[in-house]
Amino acid sequence: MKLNDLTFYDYFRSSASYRVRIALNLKGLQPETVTTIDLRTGEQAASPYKAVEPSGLVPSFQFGGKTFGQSLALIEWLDVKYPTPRLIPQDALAALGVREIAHTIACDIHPLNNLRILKYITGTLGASEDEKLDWYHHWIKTGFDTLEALIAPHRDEGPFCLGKQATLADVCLVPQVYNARRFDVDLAAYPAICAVDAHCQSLPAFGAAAPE
Ligand SMILES: N[C@@H](CCC(=O)N[C@@H](CS)C(=O)NCC(=O)O)C(=O)O
Repeated sequence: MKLNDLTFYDYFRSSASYRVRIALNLKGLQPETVTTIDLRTGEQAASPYKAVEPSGLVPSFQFGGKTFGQSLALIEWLDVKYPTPRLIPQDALAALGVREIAHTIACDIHPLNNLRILKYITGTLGASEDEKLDWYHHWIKTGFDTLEALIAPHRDEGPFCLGKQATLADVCLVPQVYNARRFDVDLAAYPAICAVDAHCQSLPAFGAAAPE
């Protein structure tokens, strides 16, 4: 279904945007317009984008004369408005488990390794490239230790993080694994994460959303 009058501000390598692309694909939704904001040239932090999205981050949706950021908020909005398939279960306990995984990624891992943080570490704080990588790997591993413990006990229940259906947990996991691989993090200690990621990657909704 086409989302008339909706503009999706996207960047192919942005893992937060990647989450939104997966959610849109799983629900069979196409924004009327997809506008690329080039993070390499700093387009996100300059006018005209910053004038409409004050965070200076992607992704965002623009419709009805307003712009809304935050990938998880955008996906939750999609899930309420277009509930098939549901990415956040209606059952309160199941939803808690899904959000626990999603927030571990979106609140505890991703913000520490975002582009502007890495630039601040190397630019303002003067860290070397090696120190930057050490920081990056440290926070991925810390978060992945938690994720592996959350996901591993559910391996017998289905191929996704928490059972037989893709949820917001998977939508967040796959882009974070992409980031980890991009920065050469050794994932050998995370077999459950890798198994879920491999299954998701085999599905068109995830594959078509992938950056490369
Ligand atoms: N919590 C936000 C994070 C958004 C975010 O950090 N986006 C990154 C790309 S993944 C970005 O725009 N970075 C630009 C920068 O750091 O300058 C969300 O989930 O949407």
